[in-house]
Amino acid sequence: MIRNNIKSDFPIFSYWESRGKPLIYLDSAATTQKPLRVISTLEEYYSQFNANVHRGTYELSQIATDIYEEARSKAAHFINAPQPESIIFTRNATESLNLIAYAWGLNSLKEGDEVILSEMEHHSNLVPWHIIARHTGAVLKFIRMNGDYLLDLESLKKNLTRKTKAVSVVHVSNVLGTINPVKEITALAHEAGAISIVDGAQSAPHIPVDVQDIGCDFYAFSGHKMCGPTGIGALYGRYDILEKMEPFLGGGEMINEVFPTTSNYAKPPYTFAAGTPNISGAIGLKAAIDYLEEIGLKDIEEYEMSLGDYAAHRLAEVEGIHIFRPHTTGTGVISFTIDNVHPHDISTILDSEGIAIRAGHHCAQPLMRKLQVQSTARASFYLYNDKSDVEALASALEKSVSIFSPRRINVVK
Ligand code: 7TS
Repeated sequence: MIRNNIKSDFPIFSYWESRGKPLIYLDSAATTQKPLRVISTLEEYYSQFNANVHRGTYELSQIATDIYEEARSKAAHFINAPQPESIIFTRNATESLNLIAYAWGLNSLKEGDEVILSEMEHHSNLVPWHIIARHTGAVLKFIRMNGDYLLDLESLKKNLTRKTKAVSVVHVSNVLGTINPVKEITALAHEAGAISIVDGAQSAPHIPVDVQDIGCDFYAFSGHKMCGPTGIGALYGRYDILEKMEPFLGGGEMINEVFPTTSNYAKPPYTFAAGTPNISGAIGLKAAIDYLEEIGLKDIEEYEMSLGDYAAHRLAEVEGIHIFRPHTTGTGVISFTIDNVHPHDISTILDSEGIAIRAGHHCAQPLMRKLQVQSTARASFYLYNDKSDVEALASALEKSVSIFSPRRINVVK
């Protein structure tokens, strides 16, 4: 069970309430709102402890370094990574995934090698591989999705060959809410001698994650989707693989020695830490993790699943709606279309009711083609939403139907 006054932890809701336009925020898959705890931590850092890290010999810099490194330990603990040194801070999940593609893929793949992705990937786990495939001659293959929006592991088994070098899949789909069996996928990848990469952008915020239990070699996530600030993300990498990888960016902090024509590098994670990092972002991420852990990820998961199920049942009553969500495993993400109403019109009408949802292809164009739609509307729920938000959404959707449905227009006449 989670507290029923969670919403009051997030100042943005009282701000809009006080302006007379209460906010029903259903776009947390894009980014989440921030609790006061995180906002105050940023203010405190800049007002009391601001200094660059890993370079000052003075006390203030030492304090900044200590709290920055505490954030790394916190992030490691959050996903049960074996050691803090296996956590690389990045800008977001996109940068984490690009780091793997460039720093691992560019140097480990050769012509004819195969990388397996799935049909439900976000562009962040597709486009970097397109680029690397063009550079290396590697071939991309795809795990198929079945009619219930679940990955078909038989198609993974068929795709795995001795040429497979990596299997990279999304943990939780940002469109369908499907939770993919990444532990099983990892085991199959390893059996075939390939590494396993998990895009955790939509899992870290919503369900307990244990990278050692999953067994994956890389796991990417973003801070802003889990109550943290924008501009901070993380990549977990198996330490022995990180040690063999080339840097992603060169510059200050990531070196051991530099000569005019050559240089050698610091050990991971610093190999991948060129330049001044997002110090306040990492500290804000730590505050976000503290906040989520106090509530409990297991409780957050249960709450969202039941709210997601409730929303799916309630929205199914809306005339002409098509919901793209598995029957068995769904999080708080509900994508849908409504006959005769364009998703952008749905989102505009909902906006006039103070309801924020997303409409579009959700950076998953291949998945949209597979679903045979150009775009969908998507409501995504988080711990600060409740059944009253679902009711508001459902009645605003009913209103959209009555505005756009030709039959209803006749009735109104
Ligand atoms: N992977 C998945 C599964 C995502 O949902 C997203 C962002 C990313 C990667 C990239 O995350 P970023 O923090 O680097 O941008 N998804 C969405 C979304 O669904 N709406 O806006 C961003």
